[in-house]
Amino acid sequence: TVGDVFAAIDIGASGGRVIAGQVSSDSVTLDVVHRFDNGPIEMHGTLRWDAERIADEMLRGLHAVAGRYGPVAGIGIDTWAIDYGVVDPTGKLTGPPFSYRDDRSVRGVDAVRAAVPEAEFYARTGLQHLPFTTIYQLAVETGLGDEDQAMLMPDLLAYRLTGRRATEATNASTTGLFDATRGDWSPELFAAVGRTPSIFPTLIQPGETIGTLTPAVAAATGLPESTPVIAVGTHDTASAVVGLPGPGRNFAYISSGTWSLVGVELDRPVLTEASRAANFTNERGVDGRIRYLRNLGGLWLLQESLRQWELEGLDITLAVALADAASVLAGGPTINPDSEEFVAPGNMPNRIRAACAAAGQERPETPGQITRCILESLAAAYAATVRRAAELSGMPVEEVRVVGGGSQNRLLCQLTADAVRLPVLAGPVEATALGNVLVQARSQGVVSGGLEDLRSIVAASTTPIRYEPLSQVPTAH
Ligand code: LFR
Repeated sequence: TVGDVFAAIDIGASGGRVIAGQVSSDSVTLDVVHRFDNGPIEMHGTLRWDAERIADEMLRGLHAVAGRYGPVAGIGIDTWAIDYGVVDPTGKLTGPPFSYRDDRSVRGVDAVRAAVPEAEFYARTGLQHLPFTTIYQLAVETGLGDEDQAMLMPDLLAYRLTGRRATEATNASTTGLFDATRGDWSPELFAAVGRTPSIFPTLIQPGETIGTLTPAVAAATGLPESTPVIAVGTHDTASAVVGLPGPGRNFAYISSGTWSLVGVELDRPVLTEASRAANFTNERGVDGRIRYLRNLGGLWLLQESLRQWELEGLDITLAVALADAASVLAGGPTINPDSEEFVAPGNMPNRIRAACAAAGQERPETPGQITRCILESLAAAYAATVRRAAELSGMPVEEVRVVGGGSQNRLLCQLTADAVRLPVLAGPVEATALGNVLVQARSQGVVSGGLEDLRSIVAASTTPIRYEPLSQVPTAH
């Protein structure tokens, strides 16, 4: 093998991967060793995560990495943001963690608003309004006793590996309990939900070592007990932004997966009234950078549609849906992918039809038309958000980098380039795992430098596809 091997555990809301990354001073290559499905599970009318199964899949994947590569120089974990599990004093999870798609959080919004006006909330956290942010869940949390702690998903998995509790800062910044300017917990916001920061373990930064493997985990995986578990940007989007290919800073990015995270990278948060009105978020990135972005809806719209078609007995794969969509005429109906009505699981095609009809547009009927509607809606929202991010931040955006699953969707990338009228650089699909592995490698001295140096390594190791805006696009919107 060339270089040191690091294991990246990258778990999204729709699927997880355990990846071996081989890193030398100027290159990184990935090997996806284990994949598994993920999704909220229904339990007594609530939506939860099967944390035990996720932990088992993590161990299975690490076992497979050890089988293929032997010992690794580090393990890093990233997952979706916001959600947490409750751990009792003995370290046991008190139950399956709630999913952000459970509607309990909606009740929390009003309670938090009553204590903290929206303008003050934004001035402190810099977060866009999402109805499921951690603080809203905590406002209605009944299962967190005085002796218990709340642990964010990646921290929970790291705890499982090491027996050490910590809260990594990039993910903490998504909770609505974190001060965007100070880069630390906001005790005032905890007070608003009757808690203190001590409900979470101590804050740590990406690059810090959380601990080493417990004897049980070492035995289960075949990895040495001395293997360090290293905090990366444990919020998947933070790792994805590290893994953007190429030099310079004059770019916008789209991390396109279950969700679409669209924005620019800044050194300081933008907490203006205009920014709040535009619903932009200031999440914390690796090295203290600010991820100034909006969470738009994402490929969840398509994933849920595919699930519905399967339930209806239709044989529509993603490839078929995309091929059909490509032959549907441009300029048809669109939806606002951001709308709260699309958050919950359920019959997505019907919700999309209803939204189109309610807006006085033609109803998309066939899977091809629904898929076309989703992709055109996403592309239009991507373009508008890139432009707005540039305006609000002053960042001169010269190209748009698309990473994640959506970067493999040619129709989506071309529609995006056409809509935003800038070149789109698509790929790598595994930017999140690359960011995860490179932050580990830097902490162990295998690579060095700032984020621009890490991104140069990504650029040298991957071949993104470039989409130029087509000059003659039929524009109906
Ligand atoms: C993407 C992501 C987003 C967050 C959403 C919910 O996977 O982490 O950044 O807004 O999931 O946690």
